[in-house]
Amino acid sequence: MAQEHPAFRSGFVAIVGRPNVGKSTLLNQLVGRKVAIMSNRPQTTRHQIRGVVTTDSGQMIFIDTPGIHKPKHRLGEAMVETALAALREVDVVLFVADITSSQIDQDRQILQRMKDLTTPVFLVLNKIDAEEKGKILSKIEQYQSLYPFAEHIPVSAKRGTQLNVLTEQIMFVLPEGPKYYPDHMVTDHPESFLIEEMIREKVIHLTREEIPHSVAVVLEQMEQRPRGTLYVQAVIYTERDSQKGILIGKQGAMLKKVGELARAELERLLGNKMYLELWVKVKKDWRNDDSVLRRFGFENLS
Ligand SMILES: Nc1nc2c(ncn2[C@@H]2O[C@H](COP(=O)(O)OP(=O)(O)OP(=O)(O)O)[C@@H](O)[C@H]2O)c(=O)[nH]1
Ligand SMILES: [Mg+2]
Repeated sequence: MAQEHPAFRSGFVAIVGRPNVGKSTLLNQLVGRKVAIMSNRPQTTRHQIRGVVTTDSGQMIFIDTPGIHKPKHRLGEAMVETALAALREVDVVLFVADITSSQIDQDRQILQRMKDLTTPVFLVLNKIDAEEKGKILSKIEQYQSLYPFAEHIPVSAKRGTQLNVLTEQIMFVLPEGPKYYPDHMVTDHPESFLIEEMIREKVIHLTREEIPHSVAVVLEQMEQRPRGTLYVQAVIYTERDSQKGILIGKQGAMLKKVGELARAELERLLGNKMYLELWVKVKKDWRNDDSVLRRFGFENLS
């Protein structure tokens, strides 16, 4: 008699929560490669970012989302809408919270918006590496009083702690389904997207105050040149002349640093030599300009 194989399970898993709780760090750890940029500033992620994990028994397609916050401009509104839209398209929701944060009230407000969901929601309490062990249990209890979570898993996305438990629990609730993506595919975003995001990450790391938030990166040209060099030209848009000055820096020092850091990491990730040419341009108040936002790829504008 032929041996019965367990069914192949597959499905979509949204990663949602407040800004800066570690959603993109979690995605990257799960996938085992950097597909989403990360920073210690809130509102880093602006789009849905997919990462695929395939095992012998199933496939999980994770969707990282922008942090849910009170928007102050049209870009923020589009980001929040992008995050909420992911909730409606998935089989499981991971609600990520920062166990070290005392702002549980903001989580309460987000969970309130999720109260009509019929999809199972897992509580993923992140950053346990930075919290006293004795406090973890009471935090879990606090959160459980806010929402009927299907599971709760304390993790450290940064260190990779407990992520195997998390994926086991996810696989358990996923339906039988097809292999949506081929075995070794970790994301379906084009290289151009990764390049734009990586440049933006370096700007976020090297600048302060409003600049990280006021920057958008648009790839203008990309071509494979002889001897294996990838030639890339990109524009960093910002909102004011003063910001443009800071981004270029004294004798171009800041722009050079952004370019060096982005190129080094991209060359490692893409396994390709790269020639990166960066320009800075001003687009006044672009975060409130619907036509510019659409051009920059933000579709969720109500
Ligand atoms: N100590 C600790 N820090 C973490 C952990 N996970 C993420 N972080 C840090 O938290 C900060 C935010 O991480 P991100 O992954 O960018 O957070 P995010 O939720 O994607 O943020 P947005 O995209 O702005 O919504 C970074 O400084 C991370 O290094 C963790 O497990 N432990
Ligand atoms: Mg993020």
